[in-house]
Amino acid sequence: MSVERTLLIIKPDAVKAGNAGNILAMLEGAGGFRVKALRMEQLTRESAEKFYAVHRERPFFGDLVEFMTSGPCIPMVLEKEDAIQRLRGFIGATNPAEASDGSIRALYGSNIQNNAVHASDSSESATVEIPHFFPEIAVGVA
Ligand code: 3AN
Repeated sequence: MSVERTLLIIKPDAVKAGNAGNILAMLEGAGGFRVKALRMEQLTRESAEKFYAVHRERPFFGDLVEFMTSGPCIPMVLEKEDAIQRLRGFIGATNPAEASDGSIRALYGSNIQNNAVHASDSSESATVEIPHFFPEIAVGVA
């Protein structure tokens, strides 16, 4: 196991609902993740379509892009031992109804689309997703 970096986004639903502070406190507190970079921004359509390009053929792609551009979101780079898999566990399943008790999506997600947060699902994804938002931050830990 090694120290890794991964990308998390607090999505527009959670920002709008005023849950960003609670989510960040969970990530830093119980989660033990260190924040290496963070900012608030409203995604352009172009940026959202590029970020979710792997889902381009899925029926929900248009709605997903609408949702992700509907208000500001908060992308951040998090660091920890085995961060990628641990963060996936900490946020819970994609569908909040199936997310484990106490996970971020169980607490703050509303449905499979408006599910409060995104987190990279593999080191391959993190390697693409971190530079999408933070080209100035190294993907690996020196
Ligand atoms: P995860 O975010 O858990 O990696 P993915 O990569 O399968 O899940 O999906 C990316 C995003 O697409 C999800 N966070 C969710 O917002 C949306 N999504 C996934 N599946 C559906 C679905 N069946 N209907 C609507 N939106 C979906």
